[in-house]
Amino acid sequence: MERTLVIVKPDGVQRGLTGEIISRLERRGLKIVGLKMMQISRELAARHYGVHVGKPFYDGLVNYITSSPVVVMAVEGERAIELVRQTMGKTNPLEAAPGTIRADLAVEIGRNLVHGSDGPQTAEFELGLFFRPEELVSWECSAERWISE
Ligand code: D4T
Repeated sequence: MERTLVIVKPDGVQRGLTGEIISRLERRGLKIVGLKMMQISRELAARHYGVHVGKPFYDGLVNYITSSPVVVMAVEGERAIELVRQTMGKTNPLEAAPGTIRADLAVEIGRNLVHGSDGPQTAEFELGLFFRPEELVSWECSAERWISE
């Protein structure tokens, strides 16, 4: 079982798409095990986007992610990391497949609505950045046997 971090970015919250984005993940069959609204500080943004330091889009990225509240989620499921990323679509909405969140609801890379961890190590690191262990809830979903064999 995997857990991954999902962020509804400031544009998602401001555009009233939080519910739509959460709904798409729930409908896919993923389980939410942590959820909160927060304002990301510049310090937290710098830790979260540390791998992008020095890239041309870095300053804009930090300004954007800290510009307005976000909704962060811990999402659980078999192969949750890959499933979330597929549901979001490619980073650039122009390259994302129709039916994905980014293709259906966004137009450019700098306002791509949502973040999902890109691998198991990143997921563990990012969940640790955004959630204290006691904020994550292990629970049994009675629909699970209708979603996975
Ligand atoms: P996030 O981290 O937002 O889920 O994005 P991805 O995992 O899909 O993509 P990423 O790490 O390559 O990029 C992080 C973040 O930077 C923005 N970005 C990226 C940008 O504004 N311009 C760019 O050229 C790139 C490559 C979008 C996502």
